Amino acid sequence: MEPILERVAHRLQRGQRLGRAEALELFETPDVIGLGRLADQIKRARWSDRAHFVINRQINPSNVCVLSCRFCDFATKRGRPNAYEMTIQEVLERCSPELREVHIVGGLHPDWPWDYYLDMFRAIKREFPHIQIKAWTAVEIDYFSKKFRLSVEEVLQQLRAVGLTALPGGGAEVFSERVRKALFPFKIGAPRWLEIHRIAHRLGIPSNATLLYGHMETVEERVDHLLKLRELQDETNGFMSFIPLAYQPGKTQVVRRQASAIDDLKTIAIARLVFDNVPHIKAYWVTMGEEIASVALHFGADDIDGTIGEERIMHAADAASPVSLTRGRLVELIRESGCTPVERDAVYDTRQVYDHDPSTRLTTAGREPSLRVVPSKAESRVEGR
Ligand code: V47
Repeated sequence: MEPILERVAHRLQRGQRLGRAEALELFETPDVIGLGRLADQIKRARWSDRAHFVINRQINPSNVCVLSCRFCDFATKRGRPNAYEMTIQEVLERCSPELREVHIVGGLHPDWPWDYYLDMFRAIKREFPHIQIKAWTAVEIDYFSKKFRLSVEEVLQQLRAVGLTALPGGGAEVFSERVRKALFPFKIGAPRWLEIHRIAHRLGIPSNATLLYGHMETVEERVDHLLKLRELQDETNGFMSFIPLAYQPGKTQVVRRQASAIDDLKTIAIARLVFDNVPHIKAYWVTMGEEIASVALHFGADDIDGTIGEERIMHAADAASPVSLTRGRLVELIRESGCTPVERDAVYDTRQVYDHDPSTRLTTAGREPSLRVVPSKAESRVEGR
């Protein structure tokens, strides 16, 4: 075993957490398989062979944005051919009864009134009371607070009163002032992003956290990002999941090509090893692709997000993955990786455990695996929520 892997294994065995220097050294290790095995051991100690997914839908009500960040292919200005704005009815048309979660984020719209945001949630909850709403990044919460002259607490409390369940992890990008100045100078930086999540957690609203990597950030900046999140989590314990997002270069010319599969897997594994206090590490199939996401389930990840329905942000940047996956495909991907598929909701309550069914291991393309469903113990408890 490589000396750094041995040292890290010893630290973890003694219940000690990883420091900055060790995390940096792990990024340099050529023993990717050894690193993955270590992360997999930690994942299995916590989650056994379970891999989580959710029946969800991403809705991006508009791509019109007051900002023009250099790295972003999604945002545009009103009047441009690709600009769109959804009515509340159009948002509703994207919801359906089988969904557990809607994930709603968009551009910072120049003139939608506060009531539009509240009415959107009211309408979703009226038509689909069981769907949990995970919506608006810290960047949007900050924008609403300034635009509508409300404190961050008031923004969050008003949204919660009409149905907000959790905040997604977007908008964190990478916590580096150097990168912020170069790629998103007018977007909030690390202190404000962390403050907004701290406030949400204090109010009892859980959230996720992301890292955008594979552009111009250094490995030191990646590790510092993880450590800042771990520090906040020590204080609040409000983060459910960490999601590394591999940058899709699109037409921005920030970088010529996306991070390698090896880099994706190392980032997942190191996140699992650094985050002794964040329960879930998500391998986001949209940015990694289905195959690497399923391998990542052996590198420390215990979640692959969900069906998604209509992914727009990464696909505006020419992501090669599909825009949506079926429940059957997610179950198949997880099973083929040798894990047990566990369907969850937005806050990681278990909804269904899909038992092992060896006959589905070698499914041929296009054939739906049989979905023999074992209701979990938690089922009766969560169904009524
Ligand atoms: O904040 C933008 C990133 C984020 C690109 O919380 C890009 O469960 C790659 O946060 N290539 C939004 N990334 C997506 C997001 C997310 C996704 C899935 C699950 C969750 C969750 C959150 O996407 C943005 C930005 O960091 N992004 N453009 C791009 N070209």
